[in-house]
Amino acid sequence: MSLPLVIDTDTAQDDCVALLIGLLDPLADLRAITMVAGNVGFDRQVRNAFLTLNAAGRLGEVPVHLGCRRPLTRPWVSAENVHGDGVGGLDMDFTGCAPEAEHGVDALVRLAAERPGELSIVAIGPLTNIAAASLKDPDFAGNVKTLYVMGGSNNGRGNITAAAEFNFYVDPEAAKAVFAAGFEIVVIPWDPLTLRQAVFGPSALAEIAALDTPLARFFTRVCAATLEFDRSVGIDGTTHPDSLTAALLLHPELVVRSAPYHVDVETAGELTRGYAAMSWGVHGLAANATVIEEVDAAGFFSYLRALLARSVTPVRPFA
Ligand SMILES: [Ca+2]
Repeated sequence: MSLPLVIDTDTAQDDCVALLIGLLDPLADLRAITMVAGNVGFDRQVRNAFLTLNAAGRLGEVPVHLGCRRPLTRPWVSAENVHGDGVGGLDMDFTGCAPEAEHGVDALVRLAAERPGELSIVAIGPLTNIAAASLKDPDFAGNVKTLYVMGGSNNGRGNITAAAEFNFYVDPEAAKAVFAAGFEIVVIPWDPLTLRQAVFGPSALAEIAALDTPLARFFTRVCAATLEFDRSVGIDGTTHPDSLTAALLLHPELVVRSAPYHVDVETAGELTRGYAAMSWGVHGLAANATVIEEVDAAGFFSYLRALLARSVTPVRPFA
């Protein structure tokens, strides 16, 4: 049976790979893509989502809703220095690629309310839309089956600052609100999980390139700018926190170890804006999330390689 889900995304690089999972895994019933301000310019992200729908051979089949164009209270912070345009310069004819009229937050509220307890959300950008949806509809958190969140570090390094991971840094107020809103939350952190278990090094990337399918070529292209950045900061490969998040929702058998944590997010710190305080159960705080601590990294890579090996023709030629 397929699993109804929405992917809430700031589409660039690994967000594209996560969307491919939502669009192509037979277990996924992707009901909508909702866009949130994050990685790169908002309209650029929307184009990246349509480029990904095209790569998956599903252009026009899944609605794209525009969500919040900026964080709840702060100016937008870009990661264009990391991702470039987020798709390695790919282009296509965008004729007819129009987002839905319905706002992303309204779509999230509606889709969750239509099937209470059935819809899962994969949130792989700043949590602005999710926070706004839970403010708008007090039943939203209860209507969502499980919220998978890529964000924060589990007592480890940040990536945009020493303390903070990008998604929580960009909208810490939203992240804080989401962890207090009563969702069933599963967290996929940056460090140590992503850095240890979701980096594809040179040999893995060569294996993917050797597939030489349109999907593998798309993957290599969208990951190129990030790979260059990663190498400049000492990570010898591409990082895949977002696609890992989507994969774990659909394939929980890839989880090796997880534990209940109390997660809260720093909004007032001078040096620690967006820091995720992940308390592992000895500080007297009630758990509000499950944090993934270890995954089957080889299994995740095999899964993604098999997905990219599939013969899928883009709807329109890429330029
Ligand atoms: Ca993302």
